[in-house]
Amino acid sequence: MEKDNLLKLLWDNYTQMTPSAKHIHQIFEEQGEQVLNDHIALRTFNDPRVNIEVIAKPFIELGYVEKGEYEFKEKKLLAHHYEFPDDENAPKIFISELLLEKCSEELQEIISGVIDQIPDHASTKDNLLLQGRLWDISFHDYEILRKESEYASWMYVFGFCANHFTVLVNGLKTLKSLEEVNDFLKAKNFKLNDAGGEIKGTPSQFLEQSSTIADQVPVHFGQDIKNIPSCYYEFARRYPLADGNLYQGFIAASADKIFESTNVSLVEKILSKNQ
Ligand code: OOG
Ligand code: NI
Repeated sequence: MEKDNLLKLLWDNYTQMTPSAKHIHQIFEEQGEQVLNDHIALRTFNDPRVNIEVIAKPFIELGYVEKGEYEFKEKKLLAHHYEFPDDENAPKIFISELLLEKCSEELQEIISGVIDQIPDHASTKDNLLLQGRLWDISFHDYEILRKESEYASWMYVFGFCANHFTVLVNGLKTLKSLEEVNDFLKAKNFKLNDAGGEIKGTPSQFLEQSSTIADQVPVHFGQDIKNIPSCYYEFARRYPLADGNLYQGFIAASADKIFESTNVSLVEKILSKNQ
């Protein structure tokens, strides 16, 4: 598959679950803005059948190379980011995985039951990262997972997909700073993730980021339907290093707060505050 094809399919899946991202993208384009995608992010588990290497494979085959590694001790996550050397406008890929051996037996049992249900062809022939959820879910297990790990419960419900795309603020023509982007979005009633402040990171770290809170989508648990935060949109402003090139990495402390964009309690808090 061509790189642009894969990214287009990921975008189509993502915007189906994230109408606000599609809406914001459309507003920017209507204003004549240039919307460049800085990066996309994918989540998974470190089970060898679906781990970072498995998810990264289609990107590696397209010519992406592994760059940074990031650790999130509290969340029990590891992440790698990948860059495409031949095209500086190609989005970076950020892939994280939950370190299952650091989690409870109960969580490990639920997740191995989930991974057992993935048909073989989904990870070999087809692109796993386009498959969404490939297992049955129950609200009972969802709640058990959520008590221990928001990340695990999110993966349990949504499976394999891009959980966000990212507008490169540097590419915008009229909105110059991340503050301006945030003010613009808030004036249009989009809700931002305020964990650790609306803007994560500083110019001296060469990266500032903000994000919407995830859109809630109806999820079927048997007969029951619950609204669960799905995916979100991110905005990143990068600063030049001494050599004049924009910093291309990520900042673990900021990423830690960006992950919260799908946190059920945070999303509920922000939605209730704004009503
Ligand atoms: C990834 C969060 C981290 C960033 O840009 O720092 C991130 C996620 O929510 O899966 O995307
Ligand atoms: Ni991101």
